[in-house]
Amino acid sequence: MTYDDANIFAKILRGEIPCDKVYESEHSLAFRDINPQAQTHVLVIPKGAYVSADDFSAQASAAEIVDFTRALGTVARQLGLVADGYRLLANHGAHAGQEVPHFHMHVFGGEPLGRMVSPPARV
Ligand code: DGP
Repeated sequence: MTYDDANIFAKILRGEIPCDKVYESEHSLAFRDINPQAQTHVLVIPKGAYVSADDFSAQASAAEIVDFTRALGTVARQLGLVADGYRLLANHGAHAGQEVPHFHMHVFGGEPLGRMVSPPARV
């Protein structure tokens, strides 16, 4: 998958569309999901042009990877999610239903989150 500069998170990063920002660092940005799936639902994204976790882990600099990893923990602490727990989730590609082709980690919390994933329907 090649990176598409027209994706919605690239537009957020360029300031072309607004977001409800919760945290920003040199290499990472965190903002609330427009369609929350839990009481707290935040997206943490690297500022660099990476489509997925495997792309990011292979291509990003050590500084970007450290910054992003620290951003995940900072956001969880900042939002008060640590004591009761939270979930991190990243989708990639068709089988995972990735909608936005810019690497992002979902951070869910604020309430019990149920099963980790729904099993696929089988006929
Ligand atoms: P995924 O399916 O993992 O690619 O998740 C994409 C998420 O992005 C989805 O939960 C909805 C969210 N989203 C899509 N468009 C926007 C937007 O314009 N603003 C914000 N804040 N979130 C968006």
